[in-house]
Amino acid sequence: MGAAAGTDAGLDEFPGVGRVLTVVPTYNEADNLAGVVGRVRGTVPSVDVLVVDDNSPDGTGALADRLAATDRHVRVLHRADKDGLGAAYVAGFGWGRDHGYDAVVEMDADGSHAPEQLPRLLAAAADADVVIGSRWVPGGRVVDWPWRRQVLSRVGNLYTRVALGMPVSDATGGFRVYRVAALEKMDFESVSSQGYSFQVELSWRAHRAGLRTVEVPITFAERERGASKMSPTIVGEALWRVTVWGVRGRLLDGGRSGRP
Ligand SMILES: Nc1nc2c(ncn2[C@@H]2O[C@H](COP(=O)(O)OP(=O)(O)OP(=O)(O)O)[C@@H](O)[C@H]2O)c(=O)[nH]1
Ligand SMILES: [Mg+2]
Repeated sequence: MGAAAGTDAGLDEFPGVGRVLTVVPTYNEADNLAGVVGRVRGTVPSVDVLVVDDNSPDGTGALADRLAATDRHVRVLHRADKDGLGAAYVAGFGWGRDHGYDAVVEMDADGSHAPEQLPRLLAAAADADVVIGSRWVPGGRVVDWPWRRQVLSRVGNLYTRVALGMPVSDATGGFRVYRVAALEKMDFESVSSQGYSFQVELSWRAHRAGLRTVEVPITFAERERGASKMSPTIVGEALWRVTVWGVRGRLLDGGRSGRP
């Protein structure tokens, strides 16, 4: 596989996967971004990074530009306004497809997802369409995460599994690998979910499209710096969307086909 015509992105490939782009959405992550980008590039030099910044008031976008100026494997997509995690990922995935990448990675900028574990996720992607870094499979761990957040995540995932009948232990996790061909089959550009439900919706679409999803245990750490963007609105969005998908799936076709 070579570079697509007209692209100036990296030419390196991860064995068995191809050209890989790590998409890092950012909103006010100036204290975290350089560390995370440096760790990705240092751990897997064949992998490129795209920062998708929503005009962060703290100057994260300008910082990302400086990182890109010193490493041609780092690129930046600037968006005018804060428009949610889901929209940032959809834009980043589209950029990756248009620049000839074979797979994209989702990774938070806040240090919760360890770049040092990315090679294990990518190795699993050699034999899968979707790889989910999972806190809730044997071997998965959470570090320094308040018990309230752990309960919310566990209960949310239990509800999701029961409502959707989908065999995924960590459907809300945001450390993942997608093959671009799989994203196309999932019609990713029509996804409108924003918060946790963005992750659930992509898992659900992959499941319904008959794609192969595997979960790989990860160690998830509480962010060290900066503020969480998690809110009751995000939890509420996930709850009502999962409920609607579950009911619709059962009423329309017994949950066997179609998409959310
Ligand atoms: N571009 C963009 N990035 C966002 C937006 N909202 C959140 N992010 C980024 O998405 C990633 C995840 O956001 P977090 O605030 O860590 O949310 P979370 O991981 O669900 O919550 P915590 O566990 O409390 O940190 C981080 O890199 C954020 O900077 C947004 O509206 N636009
Ligand atoms: Mg976070």
